[in-house]
Amino acid sequence: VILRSEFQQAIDDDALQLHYQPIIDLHSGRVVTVEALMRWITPDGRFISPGEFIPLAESTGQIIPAGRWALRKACTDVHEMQQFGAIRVAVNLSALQFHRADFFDQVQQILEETGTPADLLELELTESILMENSNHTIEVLQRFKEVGIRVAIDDFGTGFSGLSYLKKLPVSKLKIDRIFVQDIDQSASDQAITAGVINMATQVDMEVIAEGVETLAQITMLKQLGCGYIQGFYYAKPMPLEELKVYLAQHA
Ligand code: G
Ligand code: G
Ligand code: MN
Ligand code: NA
Repeated sequence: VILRSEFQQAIDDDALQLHYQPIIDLHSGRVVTVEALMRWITPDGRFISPGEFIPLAESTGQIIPAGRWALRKACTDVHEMQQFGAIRVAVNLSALQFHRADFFDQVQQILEETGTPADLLELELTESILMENSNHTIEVLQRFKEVGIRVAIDDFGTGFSGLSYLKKLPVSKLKIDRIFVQDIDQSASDQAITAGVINMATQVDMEVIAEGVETLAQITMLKQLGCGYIQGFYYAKPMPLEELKVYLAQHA
């Protein structure tokens, strides 16, 4: 069992880490963005999965300081990636962070403090956050768009939101959840769903990223369906900054 106090210690000791997973432009074969993914190794060497500690941090409110730490760290690290091209960094957000009244200002402040251009930062929001579809949500998304911060809908397809609501949202990217990608080379229904999502997204000028791509057969099918961007173990796993720099030197 992980304890609230253990996680707090990790935040206070700067013991959390960010790993980065490349997202590849299928057209050029180059890395355009890297997704920042939080990692926690306890002082006694246990690796705790974010699938475990993120929900804990959400339930205790500790996702607020942890999320702020992640944003600042990603905005710091992204500078070291620029020697390999205009690589952007994507940071995952929890609902709790996004709904804070001061969240927009907090992001602006972090960009300023770290000297990061707004267009190097992307924010990933789950479909369920966006589905609430309140005026507040649309307003905040609009403000991010105006300053040049791209927003992606993460885990798309798992939230039953339907495609028509996409039109209303000022977001620029959509990440197709890996449950639709897993069997895409075999399953006619997954192909049809994915084709529908890609067509719709293209009509409203959104980029589409397929997540969890592990095989060449999946890539071939996704290319055929018009998917623009790919993320998954086939290309690269999430990795520490130093390893990412070696990868970028070869692939950016
Ligand atoms: O990297 P991995 O597949 O283990 O991540 C598991 C889950 O944890 C994913 O849903 C991912 O979005 C989430 N996650 C990873 N890092 C962060 C983070 O910094 N903030 C939030 N809110 N979620 C994260
Ligand atoms: O929810 P979110 O999309 O942020 O989660 C990203 C998670 O997906 C990361 O924890 C990452 O480790 C995982 N992931 C990335 N690529 C693959 C893949 O190709 N296969 C599988 N099974 N998981 C992946
Ligand atoms: Mn994500
Ligand atoms: Na996802």
